Amino acid sequence: MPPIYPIIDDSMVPFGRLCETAEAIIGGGAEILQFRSKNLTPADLLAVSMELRRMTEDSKVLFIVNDRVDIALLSSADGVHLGQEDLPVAEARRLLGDERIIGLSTHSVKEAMEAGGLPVDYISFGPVYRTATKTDARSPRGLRELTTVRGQVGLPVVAIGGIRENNCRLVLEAGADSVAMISDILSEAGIREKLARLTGRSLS
Ligand code: TZP
Ligand code: MG
Repeated sequence: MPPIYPIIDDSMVPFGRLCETAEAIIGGGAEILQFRSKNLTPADLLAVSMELRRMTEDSKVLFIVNDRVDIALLSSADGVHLGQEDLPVAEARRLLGDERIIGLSTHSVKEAMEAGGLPVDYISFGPVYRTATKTDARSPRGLRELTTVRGQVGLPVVAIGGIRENNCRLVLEAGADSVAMISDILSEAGIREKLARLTGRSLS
């Protein structure tokens, strides 16, 4: 799992700027990109996902669609990221086959350990810190619980929630294989430069 996992959330990026945002993230050296939309119509969601697939494919970046197995399949994404209330992962696996990536959100040691018995390729765990991005996010789990999850689960662990450029090293040191970030990447100009700093890529 790449150590930096950027997520484009359509609640933070105007519709007309989704692709240029992806271009900046890819240009900064991201190796994986998730598209998370809670607002678009299915038609727009598919159209944007297909365009993001085209952009990521050209750059050999993994493309993951949040929530929607149908959109992941139709856009030829590399995989899908599911929440606890989305399609059960066993059913998603039946639709997606063995080659595609399935990630599952977990919010407790119990959920993380249960995921260890499911056909998923990685789990996310969080929120690690307080976040305003997910309005229904649970209370922060903290680094100690992240370290416990790391010790209990064999799957790659993507930490999420309140992770920023200035605390991501701590989170990785606590045991995360990867850190997912939304607001810290999307909320300011200079997305390409931020990604380059995070990924260690030098810009030409
Ligand atoms: N799941 C748990 S916290 C979260 C999600 C989708 C939001 C993370 O956003 P940010 O802006 O990186 O805190
Ligand atoms: Mg979800």
